[in-house]
Formats: sequence, structure tokens, C-alpha cells
Amino acid sequence: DPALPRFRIADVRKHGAESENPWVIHGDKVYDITDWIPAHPGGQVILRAAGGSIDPYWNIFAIHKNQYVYDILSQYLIGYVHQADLVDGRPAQEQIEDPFADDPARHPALITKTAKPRNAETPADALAAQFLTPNELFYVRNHMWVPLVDEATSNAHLLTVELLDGTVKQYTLEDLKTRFPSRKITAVLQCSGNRRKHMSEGSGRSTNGLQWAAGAISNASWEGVLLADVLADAGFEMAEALSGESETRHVHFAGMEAYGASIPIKKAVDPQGDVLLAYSMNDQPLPRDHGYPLRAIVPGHVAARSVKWLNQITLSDEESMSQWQRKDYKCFGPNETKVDWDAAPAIQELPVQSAITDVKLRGWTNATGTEGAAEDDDRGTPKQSGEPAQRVSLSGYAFSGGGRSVIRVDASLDGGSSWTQAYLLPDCASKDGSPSPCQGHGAWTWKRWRLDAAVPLAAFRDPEQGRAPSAEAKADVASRDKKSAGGDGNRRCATVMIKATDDAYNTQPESHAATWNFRGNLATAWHRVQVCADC
Ligand code: MTE
Ligand code: MO
Repeated sequence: DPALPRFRIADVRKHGAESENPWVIHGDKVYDITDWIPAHPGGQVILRAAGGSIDPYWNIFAIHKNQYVYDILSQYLIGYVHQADLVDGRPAQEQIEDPFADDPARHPALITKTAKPRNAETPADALAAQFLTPNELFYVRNHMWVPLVDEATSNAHLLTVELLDGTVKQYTLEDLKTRFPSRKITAVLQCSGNRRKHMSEGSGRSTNGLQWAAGAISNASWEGVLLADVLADAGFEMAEALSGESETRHVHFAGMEAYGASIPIKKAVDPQGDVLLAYSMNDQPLPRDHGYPLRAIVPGHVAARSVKWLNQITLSDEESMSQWQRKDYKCFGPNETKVDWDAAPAIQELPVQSAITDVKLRGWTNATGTEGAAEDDDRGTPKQSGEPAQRVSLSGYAFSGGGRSVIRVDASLDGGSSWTQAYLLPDCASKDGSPSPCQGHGAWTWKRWRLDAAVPLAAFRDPEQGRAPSAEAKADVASRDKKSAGGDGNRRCATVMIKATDDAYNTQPESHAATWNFRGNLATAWHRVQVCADC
């Protein structure tokens, strides 16, 4: 409609989130969205774009690239952007706000997968080096920008709790900290996409999603209040829920940037479930990337349920409607490439997982098998043979969901014919009378493991198993082991592999092909790593 007025971008800016009539720009059009805000499914989050272009935000929420959304918006058209502010029919790039402009600075050692939004994995050498991952090296998985909450006002941060009958209670962060007992839980967070790269490579089939190696997992000590305590305070009938009789079936969590997910009520009210509303991580305030000032921690469940920047809890008879609950974080069969999302359950408790995070070469010896702490012939360790073998030190992590404890990590140095056991570090043992660093009712933390072993020369020579180093293995070795990375023709690689078993005797699948799914979720096949040496 050419009769509509043209507005300078400076005028649109005056209609920001605080104004009575917020406006947004989409393409070269200007809309007054005042009437849409109460009806917008993402709630107030649309205000993040007010006073500027909505396009960079909608590029993040793929859901908006949909005709019916444009139809809704078209009702609110009030004019166009002035020609003086247009370049090729669009507002000039520098006029468009960067949704990620407020994101925090990050540690350079994190391995960045995408910068905007920020997705970064914990570097391999930090994974099993410490039991508690330092905050600044904890992996980061953000779907959107990092909401900005002023330190000075963080205690006023508001959490809204809505029960099934519509009763609403609100708590400031200060209320949570002062009116409820504080609890500490040590728990791993693992993204459902951890090791997706291994699945893509190991199955030879591509997967959709960030190609994480083994670093989309970390472990921290979290402090906060129990979700169950807050629900009880809000008037929720705990006894009914505990007996399985409640009409409330799910607890929805929503974050300030409109990310959302839910967990079954059973986990939320389980006195041993340890679901926390956390405000502290490793005895420091939650870092901004990890949910400052408040996040849910759902130990033993996929990390997608541990909603960051938490400001809304809703009890419901249904799962969260969010795309991350309904159209993501599910697994399908290796035969399914076109899927019916509703047909598969949302991932909640995680399966058993393990990875090798460090390999060190220790030189040639004349004995095969394991040595040192893990040595025990009763466990089937190969006998000393007098054959030349390359001594290696392996380390890594193992973890299982649902509070199930890892009972064993098995390693094979000969392609799976024989297995030996890694040593599980006693990280949860209390030392010198100090309390165990593993608070909580379940095995919510990872177990770090170590194995000193000798890989027989035959494994390097075996045409089935031993092969010339791949480009990646070469690069890997070059960074690990500068001295011997001379690159002469005698360099050969053997494959070492590991798998973990949990206390329900669940163990990892042998191949990625067997659990391949098009989204690359829950990649838990035996982790294989090439050990390369000059032979
Ligand atoms: N919560 C919000 N509000 N926004 C998000 O993007 N990502 C989820 C979960 N909670 C996410 C969120 C996913 S998929 C993961 S794996 C974890 O947060 C990552 O938590 P971390 O960044 O603290 O490691
Ligand atoms: Mo995730």
C-alpha cells in the first residue's frame, strides 16, 4: 500500500520494548505489534526485536519462516522504512541489531562450533583432567542469544510457577535463596548430540546437527533449591503426585529467550530425583553462558531439559509444546529418514556412554597387556608374550543416565578379540575426612578412567586393524606427540576401543550404524581411537 507513511529507522527505534507501542521492521516494512504481544506464542520474547528489525531473530527461530506467521504480521502493517535508510531495499546492515551483541566473552580454549549462537565444546585435554570441569571450560550449547541480567538486579529476577488449575505464584531469586533450604548436587550435563561426529564418521552416513566430538559433556557441582520444595510451596499436591494419582503429568521449564522443555512429573517429585533450580556452579555464581541467574538442573537426563535463564515453570497434563520437546531430541530407526515426530518419545534419561579423551605413547616394550593400577590377570589381561608392544596411557570418561552408576570400562587393543579393564578413579570417595564431592542420591556424575596398556606390534601390522594413519590421526598425533611425528614411512596406526557398562548391565552398542538416526542423537557406540607409532 503506497499510501502508507515511510519512517526513518531512528523513529522506529523510539518504539522499543519499553514503549507503549512497540514496532518492528520485517524486510522494508514497519509493523506496530502492540496487539500481538499478548497473543504471541513465545510471549514477551518478541519484544527483544522491538524498535528494530525482527529478521535476525526470526532467522534464529526457523519456525517463523512460515506463511501463516507472515499473515499474522501483515495485519499490523503501518508503513515502510524510509528510502534514505534502505540499501538494496533492506535496512542497511549496520542499522540492524546483532542479537548476539550482549553475549559474554568466552575462554579461548573452548572449541567453537558456531559463534552465533555460541556452541563450543570442552577441549579434550580438559575433559578427563579434572573431575569438576572448570566453569570457563564447561561446554556451551545455546540455541539463541544469552539473555542479559544485570548483577545489581539479579536477586529480583522473577520465577513464575503456574499450577494445573491456573494458580500462579511468583518467587524472586532472593525468595528462593532465603526461603528454601539450599542443596548441592554434583551432576554431568551431556548434550544429546555429544559424539554426533563419531556417528557420522563411523556409520558413513551424515547427520543433521552440530558435529560434536566427545566434548559436549561436562561435570559440575550445582547449588540451588529443590524443584520439589518450590512446587510444594506453590501449593502443588505432592502426595497425590508421589502416589501417581495427579492429573499433572509434566513440568515445563521456559527460559528468558523462549527456549523451553519439560520433564515428567515423576522425576520432579522423586525424593531421590534431585532436580534443582540452581543459581551457583562450582561455588561461583552461574556464568552467563550457563544460565545466569537461574537454571534447572535435571540430573541423569539429557541436558536439553536443564533449561537456562529459567523464568517460568508450568505444570501441565501435556509435554511442553516447544519445538525442542516435540520436534527435536528424539531418536528414530536407522531406516527412518522422513519421520513422524509425534511417534517417538522425547529423550529424557540418557543411555550409557564413554569416550577416550587422551592417548599418550610411552615407547616400545616386550610385554603385552595392561600394567600398573589396572593390571589383574583374573580379569583376562593378556599374558606377557615377549612380543614387542607400544606402551600407551589412555584416559577418558564414562557416564550413564537415570542415576545408574558405571560399573566397568572395558578396553580392547586388538579389534575386540580380547578385553581388559580400565581403572575407575575414586573421585567420589571422601578424602581426609572431607565430604564426598559427589552430592546427590543417584550416580549423577561421570567416572573418569585410566588405562596403561601395551598394544602389540601385530595390531599395527594387522591389515584388518592396523592401517596407515588418516590425515586426522596424523594431525592428532602431531599435536600430542611432537617428538615422534616425524612422518616417516613406517608410521602405522592401531585402533584402541572402549565401552562402558552401567549397574543395570546396559552397555554401549558396537557400531554407530546400528543406532544411526538422521539427527545424530545419542551416539554411544564403542569409541575407537587410532594410536599411531613408528614401527
Ligand atoms: N536453556 C535455554 N534457555 N536455552 C538453550 O539454548 N540449551 C539446552 C540446555 N538448556 C538451552 C537451554 C541444551 S540443548 C543443552 S545441551 C544445555 O542447555 C547446555 O547447557 P550448558 O550450555 O550449560 O552446557
Ligand atoms: Mo543439547
